[in-house]
Parts: sequence; C-alpha cells; structure tokens
Amino acid sequence: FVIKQETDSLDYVVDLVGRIARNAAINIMIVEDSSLMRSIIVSHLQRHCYQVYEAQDASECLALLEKDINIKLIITDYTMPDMNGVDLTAKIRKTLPKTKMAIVGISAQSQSDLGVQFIKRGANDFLSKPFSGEELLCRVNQNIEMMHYLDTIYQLAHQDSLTGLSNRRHFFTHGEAMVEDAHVKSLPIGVALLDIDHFKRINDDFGHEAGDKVLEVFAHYFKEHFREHLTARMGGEEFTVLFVELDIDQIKDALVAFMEMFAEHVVDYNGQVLRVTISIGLCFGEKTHLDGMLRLADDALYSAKQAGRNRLKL
Ligand code: GH3
Ligand code: MG
Ligand code: MG
Ligand code: MG
Ligand code: MG
Repeated sequence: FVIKQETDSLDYVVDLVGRIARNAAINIMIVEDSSLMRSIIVSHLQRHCYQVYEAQDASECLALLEKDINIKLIITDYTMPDMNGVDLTAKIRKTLPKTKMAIVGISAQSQSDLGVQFIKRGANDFLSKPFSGEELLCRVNQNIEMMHYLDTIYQLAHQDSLTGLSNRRHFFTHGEAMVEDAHVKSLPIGVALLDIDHFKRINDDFGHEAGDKVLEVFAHYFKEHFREHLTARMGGEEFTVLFVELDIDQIKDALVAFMEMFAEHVVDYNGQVLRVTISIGLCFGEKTHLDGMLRLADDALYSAKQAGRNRLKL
C-alpha cells in the first residue's frame, strides 16, 4: 500500500512538472475591462503556469496581436468600452483560424444567446460570469489540448515520417501559391527533382533498413543545403526543391554542389560503407503552374538518367 502511494505521488509530480513545462510556453491573453475580474482570471491561469498577457479593451488586444507574441488562446469579455467581445472575436477570426488560436468568450450579461453569438462568430467556447476557477481552467486546458491535437494532425498530414521533410501535399499547398506569386511579380522560378540512382540496389544488396538509412541521411543534408527554399520528399527516393528569385546559374550551382558533395559522401550502415549518386532534372522559367513545371523537371530527370546518371539536366 505504501509503495502504491509513493508511486501515485511520483506519477503526480512527474505529471505536474510536465504540465508546468508545457504551459509555461503557452501564451494566453485575457481581454477584460474590469481590473478586478482580470486579476482573478490571471491568478487562476498563473496557478497552471500559463504565460498571461492582459488587455483592458479590444484595441489593446489587437495591438498585442500585432506584436506577434504567438498567443494560443484569448479569453474575452463581452461588454467593453470600445468594441464588444463578439465583434472582437469576428475581427480576430478574419486572420487567425481556430487551428492557430482558441477564443473563449465570457460575460455577466443575462442576454441568453450570448454564447451562441460568440460561437457563431468564431469563438471556441463561452462561460457565464460568475464561474469557478476550476471551470475556467477545465475549458482553457481542453481548448489548448484540442489545438495540440490539431497541430499533431497537421504534422502527420504534411510531414514525411521517415525523413521529417515536408511531403508532397505540403509541397503543393505552399508551392502553388509561391509559383503564382512569383508569376505575378515576374520573378524567376525553378523546380528541381532529385532522384537517387540505382536505389533499388541498396535495398536488394543491403536490405530495406539500409535503404531507409540512406534516405534519412540524404534528407538531412538535403534539408540543410536547401534550407532557404521549399523542399519535400515527393515519394520513394525522389525529392524536390523550389527556387524563387534565383537566376538559372545560381540554381545550377547550388544543385551541382549538392550533387557532387553527396556523391563523395559515404553513408555508414552498421559499419558497411554505402555510396550513392543522384540525378537531377530542372525546370526553370516564368511558369504559371507547379504541376506543369514538375512534369518538365521529370522529363529532364529522365534524360539525366538516360545520359548516365549522377548529373543535372535542364
Ligand atoms: P534509377 O536510377 O533509375 O532511379 O533506379 P532506382 O533503382 O533508383 O529506381 P526504381 O524506381 O527502380 O527503384 C526505387 C526503389 O526505391 C524501389 C522501392 O522499393 C524503393 N523505395 C521506395 N520508397 C522506399 C523507402 O521508403 N524505403 C526504402 N528502403 N526503399 C524505398
Ligand atoms: Mg466588461
Ligand atoms: Mg532512383
Ligand atoms: Mg522509379
Ligand atoms: Mg525514382
């Protein structure tokens, strides 16, 4: 019995320390014109170690949001001198979706549909004053947890799990917009496809795990070398990078430098030395669509393979 108690209290302490560390990195803003109410809410939140910012009206709240503090949750009062909390919620939602920030409305007004108004205009939750500290914290914690799950889902949907690189979906979501923007501004744009040569042989000769190790090592250097550009694993042993604003020579130089560096690089797999080369297909110009550019890059990649691999073709 004694041992169980000790285990329980240890688990409790571990849980508490974890929560303190997590919450200390979470910024919450309270928007409330009553300084008494504000200080009550602040003390509840600080008990759970949240980082709290205070605003006494909507304009102070909007000014704080401009500062780019990465506020994760806003608790806003309804009745305030400059703008009511529902209008403030609607205004914030024009730029910040629920995936980025949660909003909890609060009010002492007896108007029965205030909660509905808040939620219809973009709030996640609503609390009638007076509320207990426990209820406030339950709602806040729950909304923070939901956002954490949304972040996780986003990561899973946009990241390749083996290499940690962005995946194809992420590349298209962001790349399409970048290509359109570059087109509007008449900026040069380039898309390269990089494919590991004879990769199947690595799997066949050393096993699938060795293949995975090569992909991980490749991705590490690839991400680092092209860190200023949009990169992704398109699938299998094929990777892509999108260049905006660089001219053709700058792009070729960056790609060839990487290709030559990797050809010299040895991957150590349980003491076995693995070497691979890569072929690159490049599409360059003022194009309007990413998928069209990728098709052209793929044609160029095919000629690089035909011409003997370990080379770049335009
Ligand atoms: P080429 O030089 O013409 O590109 O030849 P290749 O062998 O690299 O190309 P091929 O398309 O014939 O084979 C690619 C191989 O990549 C086949 C597939 O099993 C392997 N592969 C794809 N994804 C993974 C992965 O995540 N891990 C491992 N280990 N292998 C993978
Ligand atoms: Mg008020
Ligand atoms: Mg290949
Ligand atoms: Mg293939
Ligand atoms: Mg391939």
